[in-house]
Amino acid sequence: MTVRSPYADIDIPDVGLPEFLFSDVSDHADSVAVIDGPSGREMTFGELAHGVDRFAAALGERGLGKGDVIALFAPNNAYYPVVFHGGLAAGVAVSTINAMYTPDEVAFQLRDSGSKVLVTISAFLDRARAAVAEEGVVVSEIILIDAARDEASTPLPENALADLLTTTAERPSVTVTGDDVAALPYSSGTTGRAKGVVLTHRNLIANLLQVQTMGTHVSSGTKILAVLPFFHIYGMTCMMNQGIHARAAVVTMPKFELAEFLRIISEYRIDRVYVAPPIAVALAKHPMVEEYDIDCVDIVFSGAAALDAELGHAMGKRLNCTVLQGYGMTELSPVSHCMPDDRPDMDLSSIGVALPNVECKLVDPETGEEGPRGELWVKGPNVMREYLNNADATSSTLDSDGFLHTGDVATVTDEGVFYIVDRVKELIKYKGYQVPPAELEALLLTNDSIADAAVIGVKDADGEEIPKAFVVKQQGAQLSEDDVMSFVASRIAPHKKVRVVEFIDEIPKSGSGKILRKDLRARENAP
Ligand code: AYL
Repeated sequence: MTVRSPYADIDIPDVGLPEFLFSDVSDHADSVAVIDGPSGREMTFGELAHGVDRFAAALGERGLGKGDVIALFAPNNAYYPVVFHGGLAAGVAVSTINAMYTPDEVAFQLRDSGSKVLVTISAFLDRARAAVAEEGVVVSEIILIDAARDEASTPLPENALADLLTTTAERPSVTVTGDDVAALPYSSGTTGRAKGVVLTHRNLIANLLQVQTMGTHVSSGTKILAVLPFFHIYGMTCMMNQGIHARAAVVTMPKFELAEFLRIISEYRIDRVYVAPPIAVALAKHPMVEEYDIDCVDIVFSGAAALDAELGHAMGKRLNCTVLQGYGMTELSPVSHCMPDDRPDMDLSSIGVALPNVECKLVDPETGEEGPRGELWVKGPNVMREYLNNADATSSTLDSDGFLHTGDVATVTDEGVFYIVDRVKELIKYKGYQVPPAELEALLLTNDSIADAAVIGVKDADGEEIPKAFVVKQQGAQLSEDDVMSFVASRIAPHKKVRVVEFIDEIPKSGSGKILRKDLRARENAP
């Protein structure tokens, strides 16, 4: 049984994303496109489009074009879209790196993606320098979005973005089509370590148009708060690109901090806020919310992890706004399902309906039979092309009929409303961020006192998912739970920290040596 979207199919134009977004930008040249939340500095659509054009020219001058990759390692700021779309306009693919990453994590992505230029901010320069110095990294220049640090000898040229943007070089004549690679965010998908997700211009354009069909509220005049990071596909598509496409103003925040978040909503009179469930908890419950006038908020949209419906309703009541939920995955550009803007009555514990052009199947992971409950398979123009340089991971996720196997278990009603009810993949989500167990297990095994380890997601006292490590000590080793947690914490980004440790005699494994995570889950849930 294939469930199709209740919406009619839409056409996806075959152009590059920058052309799609900026070709008729002169109509809105003087409207505000991006506001840097903390400083209030504004950038108009005219300035944004000019910056995109000049950054593309600067990359062309460096001989970069189709087939090349640049990396963007920065928190949200007004120049993020300049670099991202300038890169795309030059024909290069942009690999967006998590701003919390350690040098080793940054180096892994630089190496794996083959990035030749690293764009960052001066506050991240120490991590950037350490990363580019690692073996196998081919970065030949660092570009600083804010200002170059004036230091004598650095291993690589470090140039200021502002200087690049003054180039008078001709923009290179590259023809970017829908099938060219645009973005390379990283995701662990259903199993293993982080992989480059190959998203084409067509994928990103398709998802903008698909999401747009679900509502009419984002338009010129709307103010979107971009507190979720642009390096993650949620921020990239739903905030940055949707804002630009709708000629709305996008207000950027470099990180979430409740008081500053509320100040910015109140001061800029934000209409639309995109959140992951932990921010919804703060909006529903935190006393500080009462101190700010935030009745400007029209819609709060939640995605990236399951939203508790009761909590969502409490938030909607407190803010007197509509609350909507969507579902997506990096590999889906990212949205495949959401509640339409005009259906706030739809069950908030659902993920809404399939977007236009999306077909779904629910397949029993054990038997392979299709039915009313099963692993959600998704097909549509927003489905990634492949995992970068990883044919095995691609073929086990994307089948020959074009369906992407999400690793999430769903049900569907007769009206085509979907619910996520379980997860069959390894992935853990901590506050909406990905935590790949395989990466933590590999890291734990580098500790001489650890003989074996397995990591699964468990629920904490508040019902939040957190990573838990089961650890087998080396014989005679002196190792405490805190030792294990601090060993991991000092080597990875904070969202990937192991937050509970249990010592155990043996990790349950199948005959072929695969960790039996379901046995660990059963052990966890045993009374
Ligand atoms: P990734 N309910 C339950 N689980 C969810 C939900 C949801 N509403 N949304 C995402 N997930 C989980 O790649 C699910 O396990 O992308 C899914 O496979 O970091 C995984 O998160 C994907 O994690 C939007 C816009 C959701 C963006 C997104 C999030 C994309 C997160 C809805 O409208």
